[in-house]
Amino acid sequence: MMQYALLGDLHSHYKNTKAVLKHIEEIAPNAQMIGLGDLYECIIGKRKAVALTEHVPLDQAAIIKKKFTELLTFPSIIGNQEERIAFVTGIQQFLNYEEKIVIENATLMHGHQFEWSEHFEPTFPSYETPLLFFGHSHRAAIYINGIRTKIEYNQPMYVGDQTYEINVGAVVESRDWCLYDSEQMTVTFLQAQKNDSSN
Ligand SMILES: [Mn+2]
Repeated sequence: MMQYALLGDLHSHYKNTKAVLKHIEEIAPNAQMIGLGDLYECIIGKRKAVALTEHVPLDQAAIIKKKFTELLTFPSIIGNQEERIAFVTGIQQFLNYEEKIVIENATLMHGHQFEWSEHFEPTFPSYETPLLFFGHSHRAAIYINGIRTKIEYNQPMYVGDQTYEINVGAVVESRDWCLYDSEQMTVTFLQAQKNDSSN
């Protein structure tokens, strides 16, 4: 059985990341974890970043705490936060992530590579697998025939060999993650509870 625990948009949030990792350990201890980008939070905004005339030290550019980075034991794709941190600091290490990862029947990308409407709805790029998992807008959802459809948590959803785009939601705001079982071909949206005491 091959399971993948997909989590994105951590934005350097230690407490929520720890809660999600604990939840993954409880629900799917053997799952392969993969990050969907925006692991870190860049504290320099887009406009300010392009106006900079010289590089900024890392501690002024991003929230990077040792105890948080120690949680990042899994591979990830790149998000816009990592790209901006690299851009403003000149530290190339933040570009050391793939732009996409392809796993069984599924492509993983961060949504900054898509076009977004003014209502923050994506236009998906072409991809070669039935499923596309992504993050970026912090809204867990499944797109069926391109239409954003509300999801239910904790309900394994059979995806078969259908084409769906799946937004796994955000760790930083709602402690979301997604369990993808490539043998059963199911996707389950999950959420670590807010009221546990891990910190
Ligand atoms: Mn993002």
